[in-house]
Amino acid sequence: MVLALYFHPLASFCHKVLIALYENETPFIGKVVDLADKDASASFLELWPLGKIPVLHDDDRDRTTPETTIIIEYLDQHYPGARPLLPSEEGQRLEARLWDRFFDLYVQVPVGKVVTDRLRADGEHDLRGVADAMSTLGAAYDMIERRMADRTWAVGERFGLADCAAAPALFYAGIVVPFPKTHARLAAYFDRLMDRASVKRTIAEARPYFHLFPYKDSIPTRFLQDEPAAD
Ligand SMILES: N[C@@H](CCC(=O)N[C@@H](CS)C(=O)NCC(=O)O)C(=O)O
Repeated sequence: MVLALYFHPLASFCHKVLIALYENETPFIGKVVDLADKDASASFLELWPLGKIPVLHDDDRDRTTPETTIIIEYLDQHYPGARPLLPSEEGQRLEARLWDRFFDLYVQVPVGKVVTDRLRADGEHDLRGVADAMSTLGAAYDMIERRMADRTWAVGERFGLADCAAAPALFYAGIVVPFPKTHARLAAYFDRLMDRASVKRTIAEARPYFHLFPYKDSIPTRFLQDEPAAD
């Protein structure tokens, strides 16, 4: 089996798939794509002309899979590990997909809008778009706060697909719009997510690239270095 993941260590959607891979210790070769470098990313664009990362290529099946949710379902089907990331029961599977979409579309996408707007040149800012994104993010925080009233993970009893989506989305969202003082259950869920070995590893690998993140000065100090090893 040779799985290749085209990704960037700082990119939040890539974190979602890295977490899934690390949860099951699935072997893969990482191919870093620098979308800012037109020449270097030309061969990647042949693979997936939309230019969105991550993308998974499976040599054994000669199959290229874009889109994080589909990649995780593909891994679950073809390279299952000790920790299935999708529930087997159909109703729960739908719920897993729903909350996966929720974290992608209503947390990750709006926070991406706010962050990328900061990188725009003067005169190119989209004030209305950013205000709408902030409003979506606020509504999403309130929904997560209600959702996490009586549960450990987003869906079912086990860490799964929706939690893979939630971890990076909330990591970046929490830097831009902190939630611990306003949303206690969301904050507790976030702490559980950040405690997963798969998530810690993903953040540690992103750390050398934090200086590229426009909100770098707001990253909580606990994420700036590895935890001291236990005695
Ligand atoms: N819906 C896609 C979103 C992927 C996505 O937007 N990736 C970002 C990186 S976090 C990207 O490629 N951005 C580059 C761009 O939009 O040009 C997925 O789930 O894979």
